[in-house]
Amino acid sequence: MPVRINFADDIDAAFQGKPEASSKLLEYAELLNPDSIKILSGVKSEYAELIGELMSEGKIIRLNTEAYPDSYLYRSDPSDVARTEQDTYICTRSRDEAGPTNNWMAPEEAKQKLKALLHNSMEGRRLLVLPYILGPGDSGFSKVGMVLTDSPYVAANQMIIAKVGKDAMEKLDSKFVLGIHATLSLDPKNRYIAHFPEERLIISVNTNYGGNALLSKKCHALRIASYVARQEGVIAEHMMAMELTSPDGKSYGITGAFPSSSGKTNLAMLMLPKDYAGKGWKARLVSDDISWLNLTGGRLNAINPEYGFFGVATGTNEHTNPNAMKSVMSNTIFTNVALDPERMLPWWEGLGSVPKKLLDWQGREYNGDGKAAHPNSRFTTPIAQYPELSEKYFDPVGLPINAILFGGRRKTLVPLVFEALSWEHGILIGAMLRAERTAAAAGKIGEIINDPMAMRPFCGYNMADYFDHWHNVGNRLKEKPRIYNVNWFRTNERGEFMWPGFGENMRVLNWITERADGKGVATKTPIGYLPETESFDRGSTSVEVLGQLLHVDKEGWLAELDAVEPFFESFGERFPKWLWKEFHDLRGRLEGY
Ligand code: GTP
Ligand code: SPV
Ligand code: MN
Repeated sequence: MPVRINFADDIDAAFQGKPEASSKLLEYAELLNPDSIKILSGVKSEYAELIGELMSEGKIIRLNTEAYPDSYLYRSDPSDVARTEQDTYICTRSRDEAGPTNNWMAPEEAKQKLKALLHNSMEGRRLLVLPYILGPGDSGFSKVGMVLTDSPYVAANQMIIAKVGKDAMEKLDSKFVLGIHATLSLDPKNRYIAHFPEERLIISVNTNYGGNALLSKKCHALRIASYVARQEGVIAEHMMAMELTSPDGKSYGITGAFPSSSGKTNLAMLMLPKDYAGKGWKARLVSDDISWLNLTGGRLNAINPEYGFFGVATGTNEHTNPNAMKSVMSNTIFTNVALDPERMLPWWEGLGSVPKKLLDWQGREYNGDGKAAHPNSRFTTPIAQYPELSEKYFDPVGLPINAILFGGRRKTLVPLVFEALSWEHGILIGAMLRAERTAAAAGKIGEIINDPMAMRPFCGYNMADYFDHWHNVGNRLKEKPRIYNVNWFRTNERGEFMWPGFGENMRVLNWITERADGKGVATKTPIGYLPETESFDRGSTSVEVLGQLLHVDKEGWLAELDAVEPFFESFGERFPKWLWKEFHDLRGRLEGY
């Protein structure tokens, strides 16, 4: 079999001194049986070639080169537009290790099933190999991985969101994470996104969409990374991270864990209100989706594993997020947005007035029915294009964290902001997080689901152990960040948002920085410390509305505890005793309120 012998020679030559990487690649190349293999070195011309191929096959469309230079539109298969949690598996040896929030399959069974699907699946196709680094190149907290894919779309996206190429290849030690992605026929019935954290392996088949297929992102940087983080005594979180600098030059690190499509990217890109910008505040981005937190110096510090954004297009505009708009105007791949075919401009709901002629995300003429862009339409953009990137993004230790925010979309009950009474109570707040389901994952939109720490779809092990791990991390910190619950999404009886959100969220962050300085005024309530309406910077929000946003609804919270309790019980004996105690203490405080 001459072809395979050539592969072996080429692979050995390419991976000199990297026996683990070359033997894994050879093993899977033999299984997949492609016609050729291309190992990407990360140079720009390779990206251009991938794009060229996609264009010549009609799989992507070049956008207006003056308005959006080097930017493209890709339309994914209509059955493949969001993460599919029902197809996502954690394959640990024991089912308990995966826990009740994950689908589980025994590793041997999963491999047998997947290998049957992968067998000869790349016959007549080319296998693309992308070694990548996650995190700053010179950081001890960075990790390496290698993706094998037959999809030029996946490869092009990977080249934007991870640091692909030669530098990564040199770091492929025995601990690298291997990701195999095969597009196959996109058959939803045979779609699997399987993780083998014990052997640092990911296999994804029958999908070509975002978080299902861009394996460096949720699969590696969260599911595998969270598992590895526990072993290493650190945490890998579904968190944005930003640096606020006060007029007197003091820096505050803020991270926020919000479920998918619930405001991480927008908060990380926060545009300061005029009164704050005028005073000399600065807001800079470290991370828009994922933060890895280390314990250097007795504090939590956040690094961003990623090199690009895979952000929600819907709702983004000059007003809500001017910095995002600046970033996506070039070198961007748009997925499932609508198209103005006359001017070749991308369009999505929220961008502005509807162009006269418009093709929807599936390329059909849009007649005003339903949405023109898919609600989960996205942009893939290099982070280097972001105009307000924090220097801490490049720091090998990362951004020191003063405050951790948890929050999701809640129309009712949950106040605009409140502060945990302690680290343990803060973990309870995170563990109790429930939020409306969004378009980022397949399922019923709007339904309220448990999403502890915004990690339910992304934790690579039993979340009962995860809560314990957070507790242990706290015990090792000399300076613990304060923990907050935020909710930008309360609505009134007309269904309108009560809080203006976006840049105006700075008013909430301002209170949080005051609290970090030991200055901010707060009232102690059973659920935590709330700002006082009189001293809180409410901007244009009326005192009356602010009062509603900062109200503690005793009966509502007791009902919330009833709704959360069965979820906690689903972890059985493994659920930490100290966390049950926090839960019962909270109930006790509410009952006496
Ligand atoms: P993923 O990338 O899926 O993890 O989402 P995300 O958490 O980064 O959410 P993102 O910032 O992309 O926001 C998702 C949607 O919520 C967009 O349509 C935003 O316009 C909207 N949004 C974000 N922040 C706010 C806010 O403060 N208020 C309101 N009303 N909407 C917001
Ligand atoms: C999310 O769903 O949280 C996303 C999009 O950020 S994806 O990368 O598809 O997971
Ligand atoms: Mn995002």
